[in-house]
Amino acid sequence: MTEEPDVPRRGFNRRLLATGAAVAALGTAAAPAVAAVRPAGTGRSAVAAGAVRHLKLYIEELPDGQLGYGLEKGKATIPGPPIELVEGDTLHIECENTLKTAASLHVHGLDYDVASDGTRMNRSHLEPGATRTYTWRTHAPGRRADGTWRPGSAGYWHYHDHVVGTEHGTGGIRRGLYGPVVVRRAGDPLPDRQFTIVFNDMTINNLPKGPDFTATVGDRVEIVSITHGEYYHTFHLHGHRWADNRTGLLDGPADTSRVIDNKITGPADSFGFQFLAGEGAGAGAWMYHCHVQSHSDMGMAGLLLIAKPDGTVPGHDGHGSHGTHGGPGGHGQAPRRPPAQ
Ligand SMILES: [Cu+2]
Repeated sequence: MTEEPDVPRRGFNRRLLATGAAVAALGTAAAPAVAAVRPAGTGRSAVAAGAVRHLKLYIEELPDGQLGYGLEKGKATIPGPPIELVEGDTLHIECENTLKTAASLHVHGLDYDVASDGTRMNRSHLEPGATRTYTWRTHAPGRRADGTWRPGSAGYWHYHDHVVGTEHGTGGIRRGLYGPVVVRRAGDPLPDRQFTIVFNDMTINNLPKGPDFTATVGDRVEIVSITHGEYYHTFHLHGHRWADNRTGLLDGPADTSRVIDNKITGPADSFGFQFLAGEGAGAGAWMYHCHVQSHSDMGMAGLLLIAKPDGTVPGHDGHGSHGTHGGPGGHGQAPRRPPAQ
């Protein structure tokens, strides 16, 4: 594989360092609210760079026995860190397995060869203590030689373990080895806040109750929704709607994408969308939840706390209805239930 000179790499590492500081400032084990791994040099919209970038990722056991991916040793989170690319980028991920069992990194939606598949069948997994580099590539849409149209890589995707517990990573996913991947098209708007919501069996982000998230009226919020486990779910957000397409945004009045506020989702599905916090709805405690009634009754619900510019959330006492949560915009990391096996 070819690697470009180190200019894109330097830019990438700068951004990574800056984000690391922001995460530390939250003072929690929460995953970052805004993408931890985003291309450098972007303003309000994604810029195509065709960059070759490098990332170190650790697979770790958390103190409570669950598992997570992390950008630094001792900093693993559930979900794992958001990884962002722009169509045309290549990412080399040096993945270290600190577990006493074999594990892996398997991605959906991107281009990779069999050596980066992350399964035991083709020996692309990680033995205990091993380090391996996985390479993910992306491409812009374009015309194939035969005249047919090839879609680009842009989309809301995800990564997960494919080895722990079973040959399908059933135990790894159940214990928290999963995370989001966002591939943007050049020109896509960038969010002010990004939240990853993973329906995993009857948990959200492996928490018994859904975490709360915070934003301010007018923020461009991005939700990345991923589903894992055994069940189907429906993702519903109160007070806001989105277009059921690649971005959640309409191109204009002629765009016939269906506008929805509820979406059915099953294991390994992922989708995402952007919206303006409080648009037509205002500040407040807006619920998001699985709309399968027994699932929401059993805790698959959380709050999107949309504050007024002065920081207050009307009608909300300042305490999450679902336990304790991370810092501003942080993913809630309330006490976890013991790992289910
Ligand atoms: Cu559900």
